[in-house]
Amino acid sequence: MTRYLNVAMGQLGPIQRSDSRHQVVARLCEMMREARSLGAQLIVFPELALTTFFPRWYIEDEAELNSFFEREMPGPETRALFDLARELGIGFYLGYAELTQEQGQWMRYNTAILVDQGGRIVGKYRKVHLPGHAEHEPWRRFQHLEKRYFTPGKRFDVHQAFGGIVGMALCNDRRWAETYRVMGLQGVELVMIGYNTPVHNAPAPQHDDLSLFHNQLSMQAGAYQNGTWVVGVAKAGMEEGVDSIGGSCIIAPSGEVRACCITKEDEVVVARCDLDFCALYKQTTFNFDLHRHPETYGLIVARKGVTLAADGSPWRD
Ligand code: CDV
Repeated sequence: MTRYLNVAMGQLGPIQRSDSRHQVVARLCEMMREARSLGAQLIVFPELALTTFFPRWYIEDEAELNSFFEREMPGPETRALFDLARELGIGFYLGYAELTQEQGQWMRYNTAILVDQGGRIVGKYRKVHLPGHAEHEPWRRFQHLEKRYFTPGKRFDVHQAFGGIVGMALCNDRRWAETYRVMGLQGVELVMIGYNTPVHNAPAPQHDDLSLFHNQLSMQAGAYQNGTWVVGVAKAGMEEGVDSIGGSCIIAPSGEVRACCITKEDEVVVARCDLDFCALYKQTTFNFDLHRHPETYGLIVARKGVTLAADGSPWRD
C-alpha cells in the first residue's frame, strides 16, 4: 500500500512582543483544527513559534531574556496544543526556545519537537547552525543574536514516525548541504524546517532581493539530492518593524514545489506526500550505495573552513 502522508504547513504571520503565549497558542490551535479539517495528519509550525523573534534585540536582563524561553514542554501554556493534537489525532512540529538544566548548568537551545497523533513527543532537535553574532553590533538595523543566546545542537537524528523516516532542522540549517545529507544517509523521507528569515541581511544587503529565491533554492536542492520531501514553514511578515519572508513550501523528492503559501499571515496549506516517491530517487540517481565515494570526501569533516597556503594557493595536507 502506498504510504501517503497528508502534511500541513502552519505558516504564522508576525508575533509582536506584546502578544501573550496564550494568544499565540490559540492561533496555533486554530490552525491545527483547520489542518485536520483539511485532512492533515501532521502540521509543521515555524521556528521560535511561541514568541516574537527575540534575537533581534540585545537583552542584558537575564529574567527578561528567560521570559522568551520554555522551561518545560508541555508547560502550562503549551499543554493545550498537546491536548488538541490528541483530541484531533494530528501530529505537529513546533519550534521554541528551550531553557534546560544540564549537570547543574542552565543551557539555552533553539529547539524543535515532533509530537505524534497521540500527543506524545517522539523527537527533539536542537539547532546546529546558529547564524548571526554574539556581541552587540549597534551598526545593524536590528540584531541577530542567536550565537549569544543559544548553544549549538550536536545531532541530526531521524525518527520512525508517521509511517516513514522523518527528520527536523531549523532555519539556517536549510542552507547547508550537510544538514540534508546527514539525514539522507539515515534514509530520511521527510525533513521539517521552521524558519524566521528577515528580508534584510545586514552583512550582505545585496542578498535582500534574493531572500525568497535562496530559501527555495536551498530546500529544493536538499530535497532532490537526497530523494526526500522537505517542508519549510515561515514565521512571516512585519514583526516589530522587521519584515520577514514568507515562501513556506512543500518540496517533493523530485525537487519540484508541491504546494506553497501565498500570504505573509497565518495560513494553512495541505499537500499529500507520497513517501514511497522517495525511492524513485533514492534507488536511482541518488543511490548512495552505488554512486557515492566517501573515500574522497574526507575534507568535509576534516576541515571547518577554507584552508589556503600563505600565497593564496590551495593548501595540500
Ligand atoms: N533564524 C535564522 O536562522 N535566520 C537566518 C538569517 C539570519 C539569514 C536564515 O538563515 O534564514
